[in-house]
Amino acid sequence: MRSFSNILVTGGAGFIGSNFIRYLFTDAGFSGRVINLDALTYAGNPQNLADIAVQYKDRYVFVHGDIRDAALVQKLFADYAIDAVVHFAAESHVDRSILDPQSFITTNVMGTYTLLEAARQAWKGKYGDDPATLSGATGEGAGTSVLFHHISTDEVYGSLGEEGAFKETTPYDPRSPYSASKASSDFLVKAYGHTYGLPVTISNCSNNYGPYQFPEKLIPLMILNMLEDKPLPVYGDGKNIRDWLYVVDHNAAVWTIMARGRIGETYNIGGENEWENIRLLHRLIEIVSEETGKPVWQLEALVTYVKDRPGHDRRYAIDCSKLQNELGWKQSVSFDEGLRHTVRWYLDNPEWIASVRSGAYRSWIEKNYEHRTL
Ligand code: NAD
Ligand code: TDX
Repeated sequence: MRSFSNILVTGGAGFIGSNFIRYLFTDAGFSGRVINLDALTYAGNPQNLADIAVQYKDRYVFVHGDIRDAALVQKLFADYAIDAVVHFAAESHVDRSILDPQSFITTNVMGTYTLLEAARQAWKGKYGDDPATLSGATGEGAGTSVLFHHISTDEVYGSLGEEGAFKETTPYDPRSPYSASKASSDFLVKAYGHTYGLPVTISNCSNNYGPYQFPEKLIPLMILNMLEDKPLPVYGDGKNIRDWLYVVDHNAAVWTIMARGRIGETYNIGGENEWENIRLLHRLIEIVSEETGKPVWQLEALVTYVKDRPGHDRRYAIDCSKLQNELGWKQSVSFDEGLRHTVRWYLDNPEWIASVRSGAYRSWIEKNYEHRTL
């Protein structure tokens, strides 16, 4: 069982990263310090952690900066004696990657390289530099005092037909600029493990949902549009399939891998919970109707089929038996429970929605956070 003192979380002001930091402090029993490095792009919102920043002020440090800034990243490793990295920071939305791929390449590829290189330099002497001693060979992989955990996606494996599920051994076949940039970052992480012996682990997860998700992604977009009686845009025939996992279950899996996963290994994380988009939307409509009193027929009338996403992957499904069998992880939140909790969270947080919808959180950031460079 590994334990860490100073964890650098990148992208910790985003959806999954902020939930991860909350999980570390409130569920995981983590007693060390978290350094959250986030550039606060449109998707980053420090209000996601406003309560944590107050309650854990001695053990939580927020740094407004960019993972592509090598000098800043190197200084953070030195100043805070970082012994683990959990790398969430990324451009994460497929539709944006189709419209404007550049930041996906610079952040997801170059940013990951910058972090890996800083870790390699800072951790010299802290891990065996003989790749043959990596835990693929040694089994446990414990014994290392440092770890770079990379967060990735099932989209690197491409698109499935009607049968089967992605395994860790499935060949990579990324098909959007987003998934290609994430696949590149995965390969860089693997290469730093193989070539330099850097202690790395990787997780590839299916679609997440839950509180604090930016309303460009399917589930929060649909919930917010229902609340505002706006059209519910369904791409193509609505029969594309995604495998959904509650964000806290994703983060519990990440923490399990960091503690006990074999060094150099990839673990798939998934919900074993496949839904056609249109079927999911009908279920979401029922829940929003129950929670708000808006009639189902009125919400159903908002469903609008729109032009398909170019290159739209048809089906994702994850085989996460390796994680279940080796590390004993299992999800704890059923889809119905998670969806209802998510709907209630958006209903209970109108200020968060208003701030994100209006862009007010941007001026709050400008007032309260100075961007750090060296
Ligand atoms: P998000 O878009 O909500 O958050 C990304 C965060 O990264 C934001 O806070 C943003 O400000 C920050 N960021 C972006 N560029 C940066 C840079 N150059 N330097 C520093 N910070 C930067 O994304 P998310 O949905 O929370 O996803 C987090 C990670 O999980 C990503 O790596 C994504 O590929 C992966 N992932 C997401 C899902 C999902 O369903 N959302 C599923 C599997 C894997
Ligand atoms: O308005 C919409 N209408 C619609 O039909 C949106 C935003 C999406 N969709 C469809 C496209 C997908 O088939 O819903 C499905 C889910 O779309 P997104 O929420 O954009 O997620 P997806 O493209 O599957 O990617 C997500 O999961 C994997 C995350 O955004 C990625 O960061 C993660 O790696």
